[in-house]
Amino acid sequence: MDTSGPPSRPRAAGSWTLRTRTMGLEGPVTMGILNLTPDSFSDGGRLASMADALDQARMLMDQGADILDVGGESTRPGATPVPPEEEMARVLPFLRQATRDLPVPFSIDTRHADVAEAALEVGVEIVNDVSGLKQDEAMAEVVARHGAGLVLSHMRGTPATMMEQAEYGDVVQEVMAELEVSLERARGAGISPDRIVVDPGIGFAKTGVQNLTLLAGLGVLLELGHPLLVGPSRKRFIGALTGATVEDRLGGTIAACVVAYLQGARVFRVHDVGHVKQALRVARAMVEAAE
Ligand code: HH2
Repeated sequence: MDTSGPPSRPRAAGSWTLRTRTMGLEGPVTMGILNLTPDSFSDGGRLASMADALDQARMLMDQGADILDVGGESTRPGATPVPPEEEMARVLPFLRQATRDLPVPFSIDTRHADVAEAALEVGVEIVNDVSGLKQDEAMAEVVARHGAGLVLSHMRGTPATMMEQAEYGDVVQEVMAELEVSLERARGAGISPDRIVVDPGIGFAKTGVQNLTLLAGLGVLLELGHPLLVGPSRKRFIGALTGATVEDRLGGTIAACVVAYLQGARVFRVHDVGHVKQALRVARAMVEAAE
C-alpha cells in the first residue's frame, strides 16, 4: 500500500463550494451523521422526536462537526425503500428548524430529487446522493439550479439489490470508471466542478475485501480531479474483520479514516465526530511534521 500520502498524488481542490459558502479542505473535514429513520443500521429509531434530533445535532456540533448530514431513508443493504413523501415528513420539519437555529452547513442524504429540492428550499447547503445521480433523472438539474454542493457516491444497483452486483475485476479502477459516468451526468446538467466531492461508496455493493482494497487504494481516485469523501463509519466490513458489534466499531472506523486521509481523502462522514476528529488531527500533524 502506498502510504506516502497526498504530496505524491494529484492535488485535489483545497476548497468546496456549497450553496451559500465555501468550505476549506486544506485539512480534514467531518460530516456528522444524523439519521431520522426507524431502521438505519447503526442509529435507527433513536431520534424519534424533534427535541432528540436537535440535541443530537448540538452534540455533534459540540464535538466539532463541520457539516451535519441528515437522512430520512436507510441505505443499508436490503433496506425497505421509503416513498419520497415519507422521507420528506421525516426530515423537513427538523431541517426547517435546525437550519434556522444551528450555525453549521447541513447536507441532505437522499436519492430523490423532490426531497433534495424541498431540503434546499429550507436552507440545506449540500445534496448527498448515494446513487451518484443514477437513480432520479431530475436530481442533477435540481442540484445545478440551486447551486448546491454535491456528494457523488459510487453505488451499483439499489440498496435492495446491491449485494448481487458486487462482482469486480479491479475494484478501484471500476469504481473510478463508474464515478466518471456520474461526473459526466453532473457536468452535463451544468453543475460546476468546484461544487462536487466524490465518494467511493464504502459498503455499497462491495464485499469486505473490496472495501479494504478500495480504502487502501483510494488515492488513485484523486485522478478524477475532485476532493474525496469517505463513509466507513461502523460499517459491516469492520465487524466482519474484528467480530465487533455495530456499537463497538470506533477503533475500526478511526483506522479506516486515517488510512483514507493518508490516501488524500478530506471529508469524513462519521457517527463519532469527536474521536475521529482527534485521530485525524494527529494524523495531519504527523504528515505535516514529515514535510
Ligand atoms: N453511507 C451510508 C449513508 N449515506 N453517504 C455517503 N456519501 N457515503 C456513505 O458511505 C454513506 C452515505 C450508510 O450509513 P448510515 O447512514 O450510517 O446508515 P443507513 O443508510 O442505514 O441509514
